[in-house]
Amino acid sequence: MTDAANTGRKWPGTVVLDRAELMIVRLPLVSPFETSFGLTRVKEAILVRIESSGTEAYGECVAEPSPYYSYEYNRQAWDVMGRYLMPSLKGAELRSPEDFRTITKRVRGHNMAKACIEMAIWDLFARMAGKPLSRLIGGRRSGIECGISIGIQKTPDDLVRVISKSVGAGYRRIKIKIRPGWDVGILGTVRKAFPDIPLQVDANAAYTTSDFARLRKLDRFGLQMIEQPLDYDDLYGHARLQRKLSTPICLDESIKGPESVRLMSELGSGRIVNIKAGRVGGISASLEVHDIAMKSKIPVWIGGMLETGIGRAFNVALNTLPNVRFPGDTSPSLRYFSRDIITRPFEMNSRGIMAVPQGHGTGVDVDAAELNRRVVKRKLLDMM
Ligand code: OSB
Ligand code: MG
Repeated sequence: MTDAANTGRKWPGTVVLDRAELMIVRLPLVSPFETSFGLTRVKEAILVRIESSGTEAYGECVAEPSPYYSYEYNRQAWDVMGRYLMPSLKGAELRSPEDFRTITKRVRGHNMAKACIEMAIWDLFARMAGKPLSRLIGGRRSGIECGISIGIQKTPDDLVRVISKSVGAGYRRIKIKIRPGWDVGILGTVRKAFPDIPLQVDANAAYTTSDFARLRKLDRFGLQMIEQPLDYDDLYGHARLQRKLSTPICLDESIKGPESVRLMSELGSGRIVNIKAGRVGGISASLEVHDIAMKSKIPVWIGGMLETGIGRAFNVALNTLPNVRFPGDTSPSLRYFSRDIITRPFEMNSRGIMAVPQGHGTGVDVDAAELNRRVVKRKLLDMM
């Protein structure tokens, strides 16, 4: 069995950052994305660009413009990165990407802001080592299975149409967003139209412990899992609910790091984990979550936050890990943006497989002209 968090990686020498820059990009989504917590029409993301001895690397922050999915949001993440995280790296001699966590330990929380920089550092080290990131973290696959996360639609007919298109395109599983009132009824409609497709739902914490009777009705739809029905911190509530459901519960928002998986496993709060590097604080933390879940016999899959090609590339790398047992929310670039900000957008073949880039680091190259067209704010950081 591999231990992704500790594969005895050796890094060449130490790395000092020469230059760094923060940016905010805005990319219109090809179709609006609605969840139980809000509607997104434009993807707004903070990017960090770092440079060392002529090698350049990027990270992407998954925070949103408003604190509706997470307490972290863009203006605040920008502030934390520019004022606290990046200055702590000034002159630091990094021996490995793991050093980032030691150096920034003093900053409490702010996993999304931390992850953005940590991922850029992983990319930088992997590029300097001349190896694909997926291999360095212990990934084995050269292709990954794509799922699609479908937002709440205007009508059940619209939803059936979107699912039909997605199944036709080759996606290997369909996930639909639910909330009270857009759940039992629409699942009946969906299952009537598609009796056998691999199907799961995501509530984004829209239910409470008084909704158990309603949630039990979801058991009849043969779902692969129900993602995050209850509140973020309610591991106990999820454990009570899981005892009443035959459908596995998958935790997303509740998983803040390895300790959440331990608690979940101990309490029986669910049977599957969604890993988002941004939510747990980066690649190193994702590898720990992956390994602890594997030891606890909890399968994982890789979530998404509508990332541009830069952030998506890290999700693709994580998808290659051995305990990833389900297709994730890593869909091709065109599902989100008519034009991505990388030179070779992520594509999926007709069987729902996406090729893992084999170049150095994340293996993606930024399309500088397209990036510039999308940048709405920029700040050069003083690293010397
Ligand atoms: O809960 O998985 C989620 C998007 C934004 C915030 C939370 C979630 C999502 C998605 C989209 O489901 C997944 C994707 O396609 O990137
Ligand atoms: Mg989710």
